[in-house]
Amino acid sequence: MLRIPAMLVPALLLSGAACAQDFNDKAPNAAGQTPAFEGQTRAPEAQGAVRLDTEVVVDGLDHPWGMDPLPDGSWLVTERSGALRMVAADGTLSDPITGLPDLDARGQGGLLDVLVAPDFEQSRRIWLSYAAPAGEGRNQTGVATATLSQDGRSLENLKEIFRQQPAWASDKHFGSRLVLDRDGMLFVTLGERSDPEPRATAQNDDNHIGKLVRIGPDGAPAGAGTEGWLPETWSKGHRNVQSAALDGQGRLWIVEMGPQGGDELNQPQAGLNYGWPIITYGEDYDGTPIGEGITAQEGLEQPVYYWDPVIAPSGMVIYDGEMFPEWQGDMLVGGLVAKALVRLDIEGDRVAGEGRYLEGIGRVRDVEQAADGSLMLLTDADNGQMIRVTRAD
Ligand SMILES: [Ca+2]
Repeated sequence: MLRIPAMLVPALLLSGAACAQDFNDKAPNAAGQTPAFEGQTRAPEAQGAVRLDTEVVVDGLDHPWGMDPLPDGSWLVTERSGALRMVAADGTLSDPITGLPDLDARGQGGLLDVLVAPDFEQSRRIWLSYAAPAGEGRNQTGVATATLSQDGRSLENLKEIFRQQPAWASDKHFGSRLVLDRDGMLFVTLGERSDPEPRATAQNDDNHIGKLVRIGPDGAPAGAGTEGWLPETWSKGHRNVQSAALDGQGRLWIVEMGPQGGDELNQPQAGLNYGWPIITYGEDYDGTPIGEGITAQEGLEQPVYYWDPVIAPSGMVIYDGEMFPEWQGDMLVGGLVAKALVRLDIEGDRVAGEGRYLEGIGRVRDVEQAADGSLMLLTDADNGQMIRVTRAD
């Protein structure tokens, strides 16, 4: 079938029921915007012939947000309302692990990501990200490291190693995926706290608002080293980043939660500016332009790919397992609004195709890869689930 790029089709035609079911045929929110290069949005559908099976490992989780596997096949899972639990390989759910930092669990805040150290068997070390209370209704994204007790019931040696500066009285846009790079440095994705006042400071160099930061395992600054920037800052001009993963070359990729019609894939380079809120695709939730409504400007980076309408990304892996060899090197991104697993077929650092799987499974908050190459998903709900995804054939 000849596929006409949807950008070129008048919006009236797109409202026809015949095309409404295909994600690539939905009308964009921000009509009239033009991609900066071919293939920057609406890549051809890349569904492939892979058939998937799902199995609910655990349900009854209260808005689970992050997870990471332990060496013995069990998983650590966070619940945003403030619990860290262990899920055994057989699906047995532990009581909440004690010894967490203080949390501000309002709105999008609470306990967020969890990361297990590569040397966990020796060190028992983990990192957590969370919304940290800062007094007078304010809060800020925090990161702490701790060791898990031998019986797995409590955190010990808890030490806070980072707080986003400054704090704001907002319950939105905390970031905060944690990724350890091959130098043992910790990337912490952040947000711009959503409100107009902090958003307007996302381009300022004297704060962590709208920044991607990089720190040592105990919090020592390890940023880009750009003159005038805070020493932790790696890149700037980000809106709210809840998806991040390393690729096979050890490079960080992120998927940003954009405005209505402006989710972005970026490969953030040290010292560069990713534009928010000066340039962006999409529009504000009330349909008005963001800033001057421009999508490109000299000195500001273009996303590798963008979505209009959005998927609302949260959590991703870059697949390198054996169970789905045809997906190796591809990005598997959780979609909160898409309510699906979104696959980006990557060729030469560009998106060659996009596929949607398990549509209707729920708001996918996190995606991880298990040791056997199966996938694990978390769904964001009062009755959230941890779901194992395997090959059906
Ligand atoms: Ca951008």
